[in-house]
Amino acid sequence: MTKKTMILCGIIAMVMFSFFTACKTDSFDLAVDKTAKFSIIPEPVNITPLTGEFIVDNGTGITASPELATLKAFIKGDLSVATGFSLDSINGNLIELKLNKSLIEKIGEEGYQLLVSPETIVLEAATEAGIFYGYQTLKQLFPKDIFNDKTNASANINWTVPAVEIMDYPNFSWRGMHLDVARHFFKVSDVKRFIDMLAMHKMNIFHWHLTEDQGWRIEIKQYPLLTSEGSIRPETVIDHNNTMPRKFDGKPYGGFYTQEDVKEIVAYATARHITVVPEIEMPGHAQAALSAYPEFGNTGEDVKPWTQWGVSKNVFNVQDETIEFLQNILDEVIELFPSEFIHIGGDECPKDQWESSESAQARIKSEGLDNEHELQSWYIKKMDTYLASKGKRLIGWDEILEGGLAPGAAVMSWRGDKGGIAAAKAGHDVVMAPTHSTYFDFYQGASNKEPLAIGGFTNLKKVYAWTVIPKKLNKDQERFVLGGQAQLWSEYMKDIDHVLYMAWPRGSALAEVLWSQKEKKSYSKFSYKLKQHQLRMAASGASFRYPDCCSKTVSYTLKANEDSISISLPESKNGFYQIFINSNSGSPLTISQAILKIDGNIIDSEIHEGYSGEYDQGSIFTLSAGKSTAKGECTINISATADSKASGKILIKRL
Ligand code: TNX
Repeated sequence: MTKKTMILCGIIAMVMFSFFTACKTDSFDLAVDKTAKFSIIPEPVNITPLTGEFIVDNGTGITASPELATLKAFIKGDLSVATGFSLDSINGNLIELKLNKSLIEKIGEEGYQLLVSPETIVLEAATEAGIFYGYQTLKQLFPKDIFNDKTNASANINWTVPAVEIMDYPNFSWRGMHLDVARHFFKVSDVKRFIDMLAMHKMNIFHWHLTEDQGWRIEIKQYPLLTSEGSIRPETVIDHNNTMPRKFDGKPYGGFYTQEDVKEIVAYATARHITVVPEIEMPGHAQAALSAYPEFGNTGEDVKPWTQWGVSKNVFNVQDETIEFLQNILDEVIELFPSEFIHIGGDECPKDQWESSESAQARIKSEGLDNEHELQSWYIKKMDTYLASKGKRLIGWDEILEGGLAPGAAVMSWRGDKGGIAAAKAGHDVVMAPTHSTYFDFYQGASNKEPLAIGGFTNLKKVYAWTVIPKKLNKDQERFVLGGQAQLWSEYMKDIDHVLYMAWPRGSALAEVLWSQKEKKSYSKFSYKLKQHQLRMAASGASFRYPDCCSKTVSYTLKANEDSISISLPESKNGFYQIFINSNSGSPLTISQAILKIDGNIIDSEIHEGYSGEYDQGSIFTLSAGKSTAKGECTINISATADSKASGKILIKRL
């Protein structure tokens, strides 16, 4: 055999091997795999089905180790919402929550063991966190209606839990999701809805992106102008930022969280074993802060919070007063957030203003630095030392590697895997957040069938296929990878329903990537389980994206004097409908409600203000035919008005 043939055979063998291993890891067969029917997401380490079922009724009670009193009250409250049972009984069948510290060796800090038998449910873990995650699994074993948050909404359900034994623990310790509340602001109750979904998926990090060029969203008592001035931009670009000439809506846009709001959200997350990592951007993405305090900028120019998307050239200057200003801000942030890590941004800091600033050049000289990149590194090192002196650790986007990384800093690798690889090789902790698999602001389907997004393409399958640890790391370096997270940059997401639509079920795939063991991953099994999981999400009232399979697009025309669009669906089917209304020619639409009717009877309706025109806001409606057994003609009526004739498309997805 020639050398060339040997290489060729080698390559063929490798391709065949990866083909077969890929097939092997995804060989899901419902007839063989008796665990799929439970549809637990993320997939646990081990599930053993048993016979029989546990019945939850008026006679059921919950007991707990004394240390678990708070969590017991939480679980009791949570289970009683949909079931209507008080769960106070002490002599009926019991759900037992047991803290067992010795389990730490076997299942670690976040693991749990769950045994459901017809007589009892026993949930054991070494920590409260473990019990919390075990409870998330237990909840998924209930009928889907357990996720209904309307009190006693599901009175006629048989609340049974199948007998099963589950042992489980996570693969990664950082299982996160980020939310940009600066490009668009989401009120406290909306942020809580976002957190609920993380909890359901055993995620433990909420990365809260609080400041940007376009808005400063956290109250800082020492600097009130940050919110009174910096939280309000005069107007916002409409359509895609790249569409020229840019057009603006002419409407001021604002919102911020008071420190009381922040405390409320941190407490809400903490009760769900989620750490809130706050992000305060520096030295770039600073225009909103500089609109309030221009003295900390480089030009002295009077700027407003930015009205378009992208990266502003207005960055903080490098003077002592500015460093002190930012450290004073961090002081208040540290007080509010128990998180070990504080995120200081560090990304996309254009160096133009430093290049032409005398004081920046003087700083480069006096500190013996080579260039502006080293100046950025000097900045980050200052913050790293400061945070360390306060018992905190700095984390920043991978640009903080430029010009040398501060000693204790951790890196969030977003520009692919490179930053993560470099940081881990240098012995720094890393969170993987690469655009290719974790940017949930990217399109998840064909762009002409999806709401306007920033660009890119990251569908469910791509998220699922993501391997968190870059292949270029060896075993020693691998341990610096704490885990990963998804990013929800909100330039094109104006309300929380849209955020949730972008986040789920891609987040469900991510949860499995981060929690489940690699050898347990199977996309076909995940897809199967998702059918049941979607019903849970729908029961909870959350928005999410239904799969592509059942979508139907209809065109409509609305005349100026009409106020309703009626669509007949091809067949009457129970299920959930998600509707996107878009007006792409003529006048914009103002939408007030969507109603689902079967044979003229109202089955479900959603009422909220929506708008569709040059941009869309609140134009997604979710309707459920729920348990209705009605058969007959199925129609969706949309109440909308337009100043003159409007036409566009309505995309309907059905589960
Ligand atoms: C890059 S990732 C950004 C954000 C944008 C995002 C849009 C990073 C650290 N910066 O400011 O919103 O792209 O995808």
